[in-house]
Amino acid sequence: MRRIVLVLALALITALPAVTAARAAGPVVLTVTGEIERTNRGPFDPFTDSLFAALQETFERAHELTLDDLAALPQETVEVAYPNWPGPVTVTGPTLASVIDLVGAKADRVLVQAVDGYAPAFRLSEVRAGTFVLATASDGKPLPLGGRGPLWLVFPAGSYAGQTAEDDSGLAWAVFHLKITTGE
Ligand SMILES: Nc1nc2c(c(=O)[nH]1)N[C@H]1C(S)=C(S)[C@@H](COP(=O)(O)O)O[C@H]1N2
Ligand SMILES: [Mo]
Repeated sequence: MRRIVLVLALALITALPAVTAARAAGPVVLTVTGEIERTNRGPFDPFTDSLFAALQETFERAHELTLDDLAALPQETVEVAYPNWPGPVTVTGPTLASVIDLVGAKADRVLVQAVDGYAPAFRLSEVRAGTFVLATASDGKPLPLGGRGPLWLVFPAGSYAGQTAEDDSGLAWAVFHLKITTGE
């Protein structure tokens, strides 16, 4: 009996790290920096954070998320069409607002930065009032790197003051970084 208990205890101890590691599996796809309340990593490192370094973005603390972390948030599916697109697209992912609320924004603007440095900014009041999806999939397919992935910011026309029906310029693809900032 004692031996069985010992074997069971050993099996549990060896299985536990695998179970706890499972949720964090996969690479970080999104890092949130700037004026935020909840962080889960320390300062910018010029060697390991090489894309941040190339884009001259640094930070003291940040909140990093894997695709699993993003999938754990409530998912929104929205069909969006712009006149210059081949057709309507149905995307799925957490809302930008839900990611911002997860980390706790302490300022009123969000910069949405892509791997090529493209970085449109939006007012949080407009992000919260509208449907801004941080899409992880399009028409049921996960978004690839080399395409619009890992994350594509998608929102319908008229989502912010002054956006025309044709203007899809703020729909950043290949997004990897959100920065919460103050001011214009
Ligand atoms: N990462 C990234 N996203 C981007 C851009 C860009 O240069 N880089 N261009 C924007 C602009 S100006 C437009 S008009 C739309 C449409 O470009 P597309 O046809 O390449 O989607 O994508 C937007 N998203
Ligand atoms: Mo554009």
